[in-house]
Amino acid sequence: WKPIEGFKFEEIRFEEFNHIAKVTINRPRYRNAFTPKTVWEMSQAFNYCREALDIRVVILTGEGDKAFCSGGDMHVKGRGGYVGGDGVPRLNVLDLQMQIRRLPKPVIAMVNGYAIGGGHVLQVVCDLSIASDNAIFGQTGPKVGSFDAGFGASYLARIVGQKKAREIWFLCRQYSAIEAERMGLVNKVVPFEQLEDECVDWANTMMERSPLALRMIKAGLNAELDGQAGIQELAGDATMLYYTLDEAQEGGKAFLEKRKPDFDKYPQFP
Ligand code: 1HA
Repeated sequence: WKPIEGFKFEEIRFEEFNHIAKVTINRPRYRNAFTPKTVWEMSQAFNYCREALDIRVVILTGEGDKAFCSGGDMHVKGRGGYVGGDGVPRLNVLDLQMQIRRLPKPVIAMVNGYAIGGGHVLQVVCDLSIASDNAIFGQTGPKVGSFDAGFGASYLARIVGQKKAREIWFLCRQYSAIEAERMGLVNKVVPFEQLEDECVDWANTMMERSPLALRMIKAGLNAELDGQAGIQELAGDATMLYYTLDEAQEGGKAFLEKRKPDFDKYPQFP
């Protein structure tokens, strides 16, 4: 892995290897809990991943062998949100969840330990989750004065079912990697030493597939669940494809040449 140039991140690491970007929450002292700054840095990294044509897959993980992410940093939990250096309370991880969901490339959660609270929701919103055998999953909100009733609840329920989602949130128990796999919460469990190789292997396989096909499948899977916002995403991809056709080019050309467009010459399919 080599660092991606141009960023001065303090709470994450941002690296690249063979068209795979890796975003690592780098606060192992606090079980990789996130502050508004951690989230801001992750957000910038994901924005780069969206724009960078050479990045095909993103891996999200946490530093060390203890935690993927333990959610919001309780030391800075204030009234109205988590408080950053500017003294303003924020719940900016919600924007990051949207970014991960809307990224037109696969995101793999490489769950290397505790995925708890808002950290668990992050692994939920990733497209795929691969966990090490020491990983532990769970929500804590109702125990510590919080809840995520957005993707953290409704998308979780789509994955594990309503009964299980309610159990996870109402009881705030912890679940082993094997239990998580049985619930469909993770795609695969491997020994810790194999975790990164496994994720890279999955990423490499996806990079042998058609990027546009993966993009459309992700948008379609999102659209079914995301209502108008999901349709907007899928529709945007359809527009992008339409713009690659001569038929769409003709409309623009005709406007600039101040003539009537001739759409009849383009093929129609039944
Ligand atoms: O719910 C939301 C949101 C909802 C809507 C919109 C936005 C949201 C944004 C965030 C969140 C949340 O994330 S709420 C949930 C916040 N997180 C938690 O309740 C998890 C708290 N941590 C734990 O339960 C445990 O630490 C652990 C199960 C992850 C690990 O346990 P372990 O291995 O026994 O370690 P532990 O000794 O507890 O932790 C090691 C150190 O890391 C401790 O510091 P120390 O005593 O050495 O000074 C501990 O305080 C620190 N630490 C762990 N997690 C956090 C943390 N410090 C701050 N914040 C944490 N989340």
